[in-house]
Amino acid sequence: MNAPLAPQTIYLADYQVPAYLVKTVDLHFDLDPAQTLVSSKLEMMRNPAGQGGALKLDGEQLQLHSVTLNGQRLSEAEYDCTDSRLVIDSLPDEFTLEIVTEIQPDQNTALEGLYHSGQILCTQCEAEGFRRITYYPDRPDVLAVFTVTLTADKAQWPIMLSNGNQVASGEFEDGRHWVCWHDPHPKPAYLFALVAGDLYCQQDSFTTMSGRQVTLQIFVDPENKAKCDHALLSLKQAMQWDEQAFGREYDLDIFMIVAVNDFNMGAMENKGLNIFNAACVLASPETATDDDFYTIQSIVGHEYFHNWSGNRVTCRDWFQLSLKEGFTVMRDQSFSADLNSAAVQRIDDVDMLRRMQFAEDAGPMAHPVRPDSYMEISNFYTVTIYEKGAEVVRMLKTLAGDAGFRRGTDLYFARHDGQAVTTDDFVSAIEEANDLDLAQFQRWYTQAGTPELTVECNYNQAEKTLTVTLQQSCPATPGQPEKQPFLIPVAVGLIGEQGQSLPLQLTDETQPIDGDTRVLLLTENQQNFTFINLPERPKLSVLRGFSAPVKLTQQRDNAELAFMMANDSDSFNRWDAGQTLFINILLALIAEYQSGSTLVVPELLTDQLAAILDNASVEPALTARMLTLPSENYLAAQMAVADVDAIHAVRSFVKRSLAVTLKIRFENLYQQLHQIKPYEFNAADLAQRSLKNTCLSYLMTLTEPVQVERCLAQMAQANNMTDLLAGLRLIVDVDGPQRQQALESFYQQWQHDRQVVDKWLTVQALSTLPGTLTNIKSLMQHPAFSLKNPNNVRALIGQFCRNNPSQFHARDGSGYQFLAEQIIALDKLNPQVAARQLGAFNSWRRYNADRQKQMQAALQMIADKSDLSPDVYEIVSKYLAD
Ligand code: B3K
Ligand code: ZN
Repeated sequence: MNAPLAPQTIYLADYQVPAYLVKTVDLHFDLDPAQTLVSSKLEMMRNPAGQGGALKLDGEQLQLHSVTLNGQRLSEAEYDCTDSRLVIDSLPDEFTLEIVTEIQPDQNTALEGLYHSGQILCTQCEAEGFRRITYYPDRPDVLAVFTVTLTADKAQWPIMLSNGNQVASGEFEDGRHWVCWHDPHPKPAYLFALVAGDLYCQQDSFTTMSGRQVTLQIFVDPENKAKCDHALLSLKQAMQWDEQAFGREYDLDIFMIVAVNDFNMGAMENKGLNIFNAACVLASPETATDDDFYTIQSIVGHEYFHNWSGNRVTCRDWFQLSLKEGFTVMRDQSFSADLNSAAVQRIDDVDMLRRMQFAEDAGPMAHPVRPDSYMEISNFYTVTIYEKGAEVVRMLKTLAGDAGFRRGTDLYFARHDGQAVTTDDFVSAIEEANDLDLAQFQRWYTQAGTPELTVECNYNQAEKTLTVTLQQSCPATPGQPEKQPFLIPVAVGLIGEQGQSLPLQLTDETQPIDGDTRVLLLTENQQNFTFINLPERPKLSVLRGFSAPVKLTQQRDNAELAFMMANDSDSFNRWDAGQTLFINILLALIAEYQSGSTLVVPELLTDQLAAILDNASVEPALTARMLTLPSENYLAAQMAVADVDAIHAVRSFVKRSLAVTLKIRFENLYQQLHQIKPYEFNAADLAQRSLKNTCLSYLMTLTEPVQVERCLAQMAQANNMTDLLAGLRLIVDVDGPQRQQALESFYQQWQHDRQVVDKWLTVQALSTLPGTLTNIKSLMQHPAFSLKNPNNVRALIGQFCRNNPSQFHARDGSGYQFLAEQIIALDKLNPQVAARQLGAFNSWRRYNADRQKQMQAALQMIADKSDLSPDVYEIVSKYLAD
């Protein structure tokens, strides 16, 4: 690697309390996209608990105009200004510091700090963007009260927003105007936000549990004014849910959401002023799919829930990121489960955890939920921090019970309101409120890697007992060769031959427990649990509801899996048994394919699917999930050496064979479910569309003209994006004139709508027909695409590289070369987005020698660039490390 100096590694062990505190911040912005003047007045004091020394303020890409201490302008000799710091020595215990800086929002393609998106000026400060606005102690444990005055030309920037409540406004004679905002809640700088633009505002209100009226506002580009209803409804649902589920009431008089087109991630929880990626907030039936509606509800909830888990109680340092993210994801998952289907929510959450987080945990970037070190914090907004972090909090809830967990979170919020704290503080609150000992549990925060859980059952007919042996181990991860045993809550049930639940009574217990599920606590490397009074040999349903984020090994033949798929009373485990059955059969067929044998889909699988289809009306949403084959990437992760071509060929073969045998059933069910009616976002209609489109996807594998006509007819009749896009996705894999026609007419109809155009890019990125990469390259020249827009990048490049394995891993290495080139180009514009795209190489060592060599060469090509951002440098160097 040519980089002259590797970026510095930051260690948790080096944490020190801040040397200086900020009591109040008074910010003045003279807004102009080319050149914005920022005047900051800080009332500061030496931290009595701090180490003393000089004042070190963070600052990047700032032009410093002046520094004034207690009214006296300082000369350049009285401070030291580098490209990342402003340092001032010899300060009194209390002082007023005024700093004037100049910034250029127009030049800001990294989308961190203050930037220009379309016709909007907006900010993104988490994690370290505030230092691109002004010099400041940019760390989450410095909390201050902010007052913000915004000034700009009134015609161009009629709306100007910041955190808290608007307290004053006025106009100047030259056509400029000003607005002053005050946020009474002390907050770290990463929660600061401002927005300016000519925006449409949709307004509503919510009455809190103590009877206060809160104004709710969504600000969008005027062209999107018909797309706000769903987010507003979701916001009200979230506000009410947090009151009921966690006793959390909103604390300002106004709550605002703004939608912007250029955004590095989904959304940001700035106090009272959430800023959203337009794609994660705007929806109408014609332009957004059911999945979009669902995701919007969950993200609106997530950002709102941060008001308590993140804002009122924040993180001491960025190593504690999962304190707010893991907990808030767990909260948004519970919200979605309560508002929709809990069973489907759990399946989807676990499916994503296994596909993404297990891969991260098994790769070169594996890190604990509370990492010990990082180079670039932006790289640690990961599925481990978020999704595994949520699983860890969910386990705490399992251990404490519903009521105990609520006691714990009440104590946490009461004890730490207004503070910046650690994951230890969170665990302590749950511990103390429930008189638990969670010392061993803490290893979930400190040890990386996915634990492996092995289960064995021995039934003793004479004694009528079943001994369950649980064993755990955890593979080594970078920097952690040895692991200590985890405390693993293992939820189990026993099932009799007729599919009935059997009593759960352990040795030494006088009677069975109530209910059909109980939680065993595995604390050692190996432990036995003996169930008694079992007149028949039971089947063990283990890890019900996925009670811990572990990889389960359980010897079960296909017949037992089929039985569990039909009979387990735990819906998650029914689905999971089906997935395991699919995986076993697919892996066996892949081995046959590799040895050149003829492939035959076992009858048992066809029979199971037939039975599921015959019972589809009972739980249509679950049925759709049960019919879905594991993804190619997930299958790859189950193989010692991932064979991309065999996986693709065999998975397609199995899907098609099932469609051939079950064609009548798929057709009948499709017809039954295909009803044209006005679009509604509700659980029943979602389930119906999801199952219908699953049937269509099977039927389209038959390559029959009648199915293509069916698909085209669905698209022609569709009054909603779900049905239209489902059709388009399938048509793009049909090699014929309909394909191009469908794509063209879709574009003609929707070219004015960025969210829909991104979907159009994605369907093309995911096409499995030859020539996809060539098409992607020409789409990058299309007026609809810009490398500067993160949504475009994710929709086209990201989807291709992550979710189109058979094309991305083309034998000639063209996919790898393409990605490397894009990362190098992106790194100049937007390091965060560039670093994200590297994720497609995460599992590069799991492929065959040829592909490894090609991926290594692509990574090396990136590494050889001399001026990489810390973001890309950190990931590429960790991927290439031995
Ligand atoms: N807290 C933000 C993520 C910020 C990412 C900064 N690179 C969104 C969220 O998790 O709610
Ligand atoms: Zn979050």
